[in-house]
Amino acid sequence: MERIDITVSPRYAQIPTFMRLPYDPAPRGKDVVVIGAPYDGGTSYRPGARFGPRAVRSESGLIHGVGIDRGPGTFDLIDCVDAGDIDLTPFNMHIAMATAQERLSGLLSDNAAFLMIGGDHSLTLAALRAVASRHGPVAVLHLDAHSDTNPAFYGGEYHHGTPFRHAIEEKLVDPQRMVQIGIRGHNPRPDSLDFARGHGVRIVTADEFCALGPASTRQLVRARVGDAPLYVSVDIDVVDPAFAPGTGTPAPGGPTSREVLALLRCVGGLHPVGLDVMEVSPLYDHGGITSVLATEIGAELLHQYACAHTRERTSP
Ligand SMILES: [Mn+2]
Repeated sequence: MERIDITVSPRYAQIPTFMRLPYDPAPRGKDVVVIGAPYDGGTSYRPGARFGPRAVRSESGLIHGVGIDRGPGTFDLIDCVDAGDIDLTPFNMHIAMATAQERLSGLLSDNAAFLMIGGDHSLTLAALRAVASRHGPVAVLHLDAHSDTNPAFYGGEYHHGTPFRHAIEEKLVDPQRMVQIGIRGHNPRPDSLDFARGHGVRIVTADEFCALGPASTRQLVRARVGDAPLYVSVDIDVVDPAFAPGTGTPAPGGPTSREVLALLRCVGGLHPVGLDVMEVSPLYDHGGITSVLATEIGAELLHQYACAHTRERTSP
């Protein structure tokens, strides 16, 4: 499938792939493969993230690879396709996790990186297992209202509140090179952040991010991450529910969409190797605003990836 000629086909026409990228279910040699992960078996409150990838793709027709502040078009710098969705069973977490890890590992065997569109955040553990098996323990930029380093709940060891605890325990990530930004709101226990902080994770709460602003926070992330291979995980609930109501566990008092997009501009100066945007639940959305924002974040991540790797290719 060729790139759609936008001078011929209106933005709302044709079968909706992510940002109208070519559909290629068996990609090889690509820079970034977009892959949907429709799954919400790890959700603790509002379900519906299984419908996230489809809603994001539908709203993403509007978004171009060229932006006013972006310079060259993203897809003139890097080669991207949409590989469709991972076929994840809705009935068994362990099977779903194994399926996701196998599919993502396969993509990394044949391509440089992926952008996963969720789906609930439990699947980021599968993504980190795949990425770490290729790159070793990675640095992490994690944007979320929640630390997602909880212990087991209701007898479930794996759910959307635990992926980063497992990732630290399994040594998939380097917690000394990990930053969590936007953390806030209600946690089940007062010591909820002790695990992450105890392992050396730098937590920037929503209040601290508000006080620092995006520019100073970008510097903080750069200092922390350095040139290590970096995984970027964005839980859409990091953004205030005024801007992103369509999600499973909304938390008022978060940053605006503008602040989060501004923060993500640090990624182009780092060494990203894996990307995700998770937890869009369109059942609770209004006018598609959450899906549009998830698309914009995905587009920004792809552009930042392009900037990072173009810089690496052209630097002496
Ligand atoms: Mn999360």
